[in-house]
Amino acid sequence: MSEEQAPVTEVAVEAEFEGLEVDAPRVGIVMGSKSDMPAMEAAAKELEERGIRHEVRVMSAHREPDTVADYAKNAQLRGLRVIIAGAGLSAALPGVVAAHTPLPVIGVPLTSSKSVAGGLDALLSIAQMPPGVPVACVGVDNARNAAVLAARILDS
Ligand code: RP5
Repeated sequence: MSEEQAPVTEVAVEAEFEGLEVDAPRVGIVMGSKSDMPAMEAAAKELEERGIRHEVRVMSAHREPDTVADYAKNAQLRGLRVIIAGAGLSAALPGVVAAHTPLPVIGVPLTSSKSVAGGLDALLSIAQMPPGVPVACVGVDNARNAAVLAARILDS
């Protein structure tokens, strides 16, 4: 069937997948600051060892809100299946990402130089999402567990 004869819906779907690379990353790892990189590298390492394609980006929900919204809105269309989001302090990043995508989001509460109560600030910010907008939450600074959970989601 030529493109002219194809139903509108089929053409639309083909157009949507046209730019999708076969080796597109399946997991997006995002974090609120470059200072989060040492802790979040554990997630990338775990995915690397499991042969799971991923990408790593730094973007702050508070400092670059439009960048975060654009990333989350485009994530599914780009082929991502899970997003891991790490942040410290008033850790809005996982929740803001979840607000803009239907993909599962795994939050990693991080400690930083200004953390209070050993990262409890970030832990509560990530876990205490309002009903209807879930974010999975792993332990403080436990980015590796986020990657293991992402792998389980991809396998299910
Ligand atoms: C959060 O603020 C980041 O995720 C980071 O954990 C914390 C401190 O950021 P920097 O001041 O080091 O950039 O948004």
